[in-house]
Amino acid sequence: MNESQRKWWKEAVVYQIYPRSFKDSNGDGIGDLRGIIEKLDYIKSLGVDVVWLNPIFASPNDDNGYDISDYRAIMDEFGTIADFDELLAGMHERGIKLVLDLVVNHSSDEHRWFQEARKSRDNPYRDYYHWWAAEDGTPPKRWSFFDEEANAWRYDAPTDSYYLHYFSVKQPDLNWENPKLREEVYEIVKFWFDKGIDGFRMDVITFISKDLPFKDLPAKYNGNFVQYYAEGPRRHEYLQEMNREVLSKYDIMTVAEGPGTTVENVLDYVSEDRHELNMSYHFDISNLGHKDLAKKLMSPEGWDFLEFKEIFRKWDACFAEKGWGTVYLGNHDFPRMVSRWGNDSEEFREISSKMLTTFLLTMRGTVYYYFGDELGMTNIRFDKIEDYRDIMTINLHKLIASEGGDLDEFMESQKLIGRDNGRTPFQWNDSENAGFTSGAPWLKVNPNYQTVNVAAEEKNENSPLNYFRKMIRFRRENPVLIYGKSEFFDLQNKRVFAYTRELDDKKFLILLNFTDRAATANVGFDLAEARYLFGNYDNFDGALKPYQAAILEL
Ligand code: TEU
Ligand code: CA
Repeated sequence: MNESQRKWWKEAVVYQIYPRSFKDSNGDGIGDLRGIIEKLDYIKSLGVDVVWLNPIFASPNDDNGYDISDYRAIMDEFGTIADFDELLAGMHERGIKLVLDLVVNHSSDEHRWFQEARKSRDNPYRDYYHWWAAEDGTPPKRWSFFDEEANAWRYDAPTDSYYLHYFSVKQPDLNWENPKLREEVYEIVKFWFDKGIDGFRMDVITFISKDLPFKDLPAKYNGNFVQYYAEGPRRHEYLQEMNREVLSKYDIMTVAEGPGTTVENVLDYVSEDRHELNMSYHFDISNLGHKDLAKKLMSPEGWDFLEFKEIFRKWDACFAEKGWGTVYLGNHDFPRMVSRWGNDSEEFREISSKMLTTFLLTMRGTVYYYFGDELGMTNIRFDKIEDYRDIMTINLHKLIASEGGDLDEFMESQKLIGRDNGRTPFQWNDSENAGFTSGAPWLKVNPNYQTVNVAAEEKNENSPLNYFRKMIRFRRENPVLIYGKSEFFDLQNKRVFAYTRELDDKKFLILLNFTDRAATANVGFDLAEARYLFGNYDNFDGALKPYQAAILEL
């Protein structure tokens, strides 16, 4: 192992908390910072190294905090800056690092900058945003993710202009062409680093450079706006500047949310010699099995396991020499891991979620583990649109309705991939509302909380929760699982994911059965000689049981 390439953030397991849904301390139905403070010992008990919190800053919550109105203040519902300081100190006391979410592709329309900018065309803040003067005609089509009409231009009467918003109308895009705006962003980043946080996850950072002067979209991008948005001409210049001005001065970690990154271009963001960011996460896996990505419709055939394996193989290969990868199977934008990639039936929920945990913690790359997945929490699968709180689901529903599209199909797809599936309140115990709140929860609690909850799983040595803890310990004790090179086997096998990890004189074989039937893999090693080290069954007899995960030493 090359010591100079060792980094704390490469060895880390990052535990992502969606603060709105973790623990409510004051009965208003919304999770908050004091709730997280109450549960610090639980987080510590997991053995994770880093916590990433989704945005906690002042926000009118059009998109649950991804619309920020003051980057230096805490959201009213979440608490105060004093609560934040206590939370950070409590984490550091326990040896846990804290990463926050930097949302600077856009702000809230209620941010003072935008309030000023929209007043007049010569306002000093005008150039903090992107405008299109109405006398120049209708602006060329740009797609918005969360707009009811999918239109990223919104007319604003006071200055007879349109402003750009890739996301909701309440999330105007910031103008990075303006050096003053960039300076403001670096000052914000500095402010939080000087408070002592340990890094940033950067929201849609691939979109910050826009294609001025907004000509018509080149034909080759039709139907693929995400790719186009991620190829802005100045994106690397901006990231290098941010690195020079602020990131390089601290011992912190950075991870790009990287829609539009590919194995061909990702090293431009994360290769050490580029001096931009440490890591990025791609969307190839989460995009699997869609028949229409923009409308979030799933194809009836489901997702293809061979494609799934190929995506992990090729992303692993991409970082074999340079840069560093990330692995995740769910987050606040995606459904529950066990519902999407495992099997959440009563029979297989526990065993398959342990298999997926084994997978995440044996792949090469920093692990991003989404809160609740350690319990095997599942999709809630709402039947009624009224149950959803997510702006993406609500506005896509309106869009499809206005086009006369198939709403039943949309609702079925949302049961599989709707973002609220991963946002339901954390399940602490079997008391009312799963012990999340004494009030009315902001989003319904999954009815399976009576059996799927921390209290019950603490008592069961074989629960997914205790398995997660043991797996983290096992990984920490075996650096081969962190730094070892990977090799993949039997890639055409429709049931089993098989790979080795190798470092110095240690070699582990990992076998994962992704199906509910027995399976074998053709790996070319003498398995009778291999030593069974770890897994979700007591032993390994040469054939994999349903959803069996086995780690063997060769
Ligand atoms: O997500 C961006 C995002 O996931 C998508 O819009 C993505 O670009 C697309 O699906 C690619 O197929 C981030 C946050 O994670 C999300 O919660 C926010 O709603 C969004 O940005 C806006 O800030
Ligand atoms: Ca609260």
